[in-house]
Amino acid sequence: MNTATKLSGFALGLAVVFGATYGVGRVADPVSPPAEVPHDAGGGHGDDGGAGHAGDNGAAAHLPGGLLVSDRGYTLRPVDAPAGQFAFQVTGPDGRAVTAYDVAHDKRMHLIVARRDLSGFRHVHPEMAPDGTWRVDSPLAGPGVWRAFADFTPTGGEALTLGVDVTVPGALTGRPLPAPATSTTVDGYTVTLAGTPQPGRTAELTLSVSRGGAPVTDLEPYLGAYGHLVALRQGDLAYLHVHPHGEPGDGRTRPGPEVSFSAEMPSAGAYRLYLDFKHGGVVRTAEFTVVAGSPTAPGVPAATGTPTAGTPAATSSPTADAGHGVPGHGHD
Ligand SMILES: [Cu+2]
Repeated sequence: MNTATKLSGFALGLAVVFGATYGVGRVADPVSPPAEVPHDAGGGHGDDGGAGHAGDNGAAAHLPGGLLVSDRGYTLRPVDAPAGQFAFQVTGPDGRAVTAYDVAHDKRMHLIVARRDLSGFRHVHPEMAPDGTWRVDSPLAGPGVWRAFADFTPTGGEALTLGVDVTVPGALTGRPLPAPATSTTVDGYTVTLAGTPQPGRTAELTLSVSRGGAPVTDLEPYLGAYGHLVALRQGDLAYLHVHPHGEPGDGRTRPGPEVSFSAEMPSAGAYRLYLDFKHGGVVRTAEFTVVAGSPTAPGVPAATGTPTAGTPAATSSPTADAGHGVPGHGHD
């Protein structure tokens, strides 16, 4: 693939992700993707989901990603795998495993997992066998009910994020959602968040990375950007994948300390944000709880500190982040 093709593919990927995730492309974005996809392409799958399919045309079009295990004829299916591995297929409208995917953000498949209590976030990149089976060292780090999100673009189709629950047996230790905070630490790095996410409209979120009190100004490109931000909604783990403004090498985007995003939350409530950034050859994840809209929305944990001027923002969460934001966990 030559550079021009790759770049245009990347740009298209961005547009599709935004359009599909937020629906904003439909309203204001001149490069919004085609709104219609060939829903009739999967005419043969009525035997197991006729009623559900009716909703694909309307409801699914404006849903956040990750809520559906099957959408627009594509279905996420975990398959048996040896201990220590996680494997799955995506079946297409013809019922067979999809083997043709477009590259988006350097990869054909992005697999994101988090426990239902929003702990244990991981973002990994499986390898596909010729039969369409994707395999990866299992990112499911311990017992619990996990949500696995497959974020991909089937060749010839729209970008999709499908989600499926996977249970890892063992003693469950549920964790309350950490309180909202505007600063967190991971592996010696401090990441601060400026901006307030809003339900139903776009807000600017700026994340700043420092280490030892010094701004980090040499972030490294990771998957074609200086940062990747995933937001998961508390309660149903609706999935939002947000890409930053600008990209490495565009002549205006600096490699830190700030990475800024435009994000629109689909509803009021609490979200967990996960920022993947790369420095020193290692990808790390900084996590925040944020609240869009009313801070008294159901399920929103009380803030532990009010980050007023002159007061250092509450660092990290009161409940230990053990097993959460694990340093250096395997992105590749
Ligand atoms: Cu990825």
